[in-house]
Amino acid sequence: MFCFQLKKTATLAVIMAMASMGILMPVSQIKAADHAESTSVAGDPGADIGDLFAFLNPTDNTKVVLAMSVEGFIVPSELLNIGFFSPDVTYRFEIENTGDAIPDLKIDVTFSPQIARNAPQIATIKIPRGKRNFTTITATTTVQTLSAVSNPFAVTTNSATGAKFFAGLTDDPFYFDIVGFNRFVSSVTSGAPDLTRLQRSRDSFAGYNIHMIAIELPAATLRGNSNIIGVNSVTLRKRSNSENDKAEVEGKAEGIEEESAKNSSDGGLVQVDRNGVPAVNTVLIPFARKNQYNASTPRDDADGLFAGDIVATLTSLGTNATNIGILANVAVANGDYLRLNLSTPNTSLGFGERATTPGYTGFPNGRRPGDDTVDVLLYFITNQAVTTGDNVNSNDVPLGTAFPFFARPNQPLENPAVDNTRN
Ligand SMILES: [Ca+2]
Ligand SMILES: [Ca+2]
Ligand SMILES: [Ca+2]
Ligand SMILES: [Ca+2]
Repeated sequence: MFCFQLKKTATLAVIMAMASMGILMPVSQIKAADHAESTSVAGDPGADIGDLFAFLNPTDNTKVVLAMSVEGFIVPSELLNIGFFSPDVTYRFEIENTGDAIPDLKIDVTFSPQIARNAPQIATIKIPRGKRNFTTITATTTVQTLSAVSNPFAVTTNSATGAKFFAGLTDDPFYFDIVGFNRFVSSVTSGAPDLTRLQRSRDSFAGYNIHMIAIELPAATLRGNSNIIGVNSVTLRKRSNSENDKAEVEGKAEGIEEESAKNSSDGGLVQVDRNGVPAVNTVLIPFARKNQYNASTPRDDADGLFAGDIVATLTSLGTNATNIGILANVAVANGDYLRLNLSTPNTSLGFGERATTPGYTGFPNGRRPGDDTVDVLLYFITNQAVTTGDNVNSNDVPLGTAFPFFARPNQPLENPAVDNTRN
């Protein structure tokens, strides 16, 4: 049928193939990068990953920045009520650095309960020192305010590990015209593609905030036997008593390799969500299996757990064997990881750039906060006919100039100023 042994240089074409499926999927399934993509996470916003970012610090390429966003669409008036991280969720970055589907390192982040709206939570971060050892550091989250001016980001620096850490609300860096895209998809599925549907130029995420967890580490901490690392973001919750009883019979998994295979029974934790390459679950996986995909691992991908679904989806959509094979290489062969080449110099956050911009080094090489992932997808969706994407060309506000590189949250405004939302 098709070959799984394709070259990594086909990555961009893979995104193409993913996008070409997205254009043909039912409108209701096209939402965002990973926000509320399945019923299991839509009902658990505190553990619902929105996006994953992995990029070299543009001012110091010896440092890697990893960030995951969770629980999006926080309106400015709810900054205080919803501006905390769930103390029951483990937020995990899995790092793959040997070229296979098995994670080699993990960074776990947990939070103390919020004790007051004006008091920070304490984050505990386990930084890997080799495969099985960790250095544990703590950091405070950024407290929110309903003032017109946001509080400065609280960034913790740890000299022993070279780490920087941030957790708090930021402007959601993802930008995308959900409505325009869905209307365009609808026009395609009805047999009359209408590119004017992409002319609204309305960023569905503008004006909204999201919970962001960001960590900067020396690249040497994450590098394995090559310069390419894979990054996966995962959220886990404590298992219920009945699930614990079952796990005692089955025995506990030990070590990161075994945890990878059994994230669903990971030391009393149950995996809720995962996100590597944007849109894999949102676009490629059928609705009936989205919850299962979120509960599975890259090793499951490599074992072919979803290969049949992906092939069936693609085949039903008329995707040719070459593109099916290319897609399988990314989403199946080595698992769903966002892969970043640590030896590719990076000097920007991607803000306002296009994939065709000279010197472009962003997505699908990792993902920078400013990368226009939607336009990369649309470019290939339309067989490179649409070069203007969804006509939302950058985030609604400037990104930060230093770690964590995201914009401060959108705050409540005084009358008669209007907010920035564009629904
Ligand atoms: Ca999600
Ligand atoms: Ca590995
Ligand atoms: Ca934004
Ligand atoms: Ca765009």
